[in-house]
Amino acid sequence: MDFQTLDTITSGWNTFRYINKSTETHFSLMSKYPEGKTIEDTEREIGPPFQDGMDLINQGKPEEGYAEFKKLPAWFFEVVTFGGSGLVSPKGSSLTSIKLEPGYYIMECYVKMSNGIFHTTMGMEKGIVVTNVNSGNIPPEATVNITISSTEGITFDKPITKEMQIFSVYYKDQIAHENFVGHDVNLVKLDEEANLEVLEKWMNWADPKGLISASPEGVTFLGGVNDMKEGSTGYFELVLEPGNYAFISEVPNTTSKKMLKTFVVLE
Ligand SMILES: [Cu+2]
Repeated sequence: MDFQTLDTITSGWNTFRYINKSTETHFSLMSKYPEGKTIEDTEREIGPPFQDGMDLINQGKPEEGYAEFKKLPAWFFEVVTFGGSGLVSPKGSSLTSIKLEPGYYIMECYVKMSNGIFHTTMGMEKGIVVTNVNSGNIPPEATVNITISSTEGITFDKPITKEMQIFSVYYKDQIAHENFVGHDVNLVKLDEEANLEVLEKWMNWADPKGLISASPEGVTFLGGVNDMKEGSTGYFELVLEPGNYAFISEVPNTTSKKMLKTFVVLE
């Protein structure tokens, strides 16, 4: 229930290898904070409204729960997301490249434990300083280009084949969905017992059964690119085995938003 990584990194393009050593599903999201705000402010002003609200929703009091979220300070809505790894199943890993501006960031994961407590509450939030020194890195060259938008959902420009793939993810726009978070792209492998309706419902943190341990059966999360602001591009890469897959956003109602797209990788 923590992120073990550097405290200070360069700006510009950075590649993160996320190794999930735990028995829970996680992601990592880089959120850039307004000037002067740090992890102490998160712990004092952001964590409690979310956890108290979630606790009330879990107790069957959604209206009271959503009322708690109204206690979020105005500066919370100035936090800008810069991507990070999509969801990664236990013992899995991911490789994600994102471009960071200098500033103070929180790397966070708000998946919930089986008792409804957010991973952030447990310690999965880490302050990271991104310096003025540019990494000098350049982004990788994509093999498949994915676009995501609130109107067209998730689209990609060519059939996806087995073995090594480098996906670019372009954020044509970004909005706050019903549960306050923006859209993103997660790659999942679907086994025979996978149920897309269950998966869709699970991708909403504000649902008592959403984004909580255990994650849906028959679904392996393979990373992706987490929320980014409009106009940004991030990358993720991995080796694909033949089988059934889907791209899905971590937002409510992905089918109607065209943010759940299944595809087959052929032998
Ligand atoms: Cu987590």
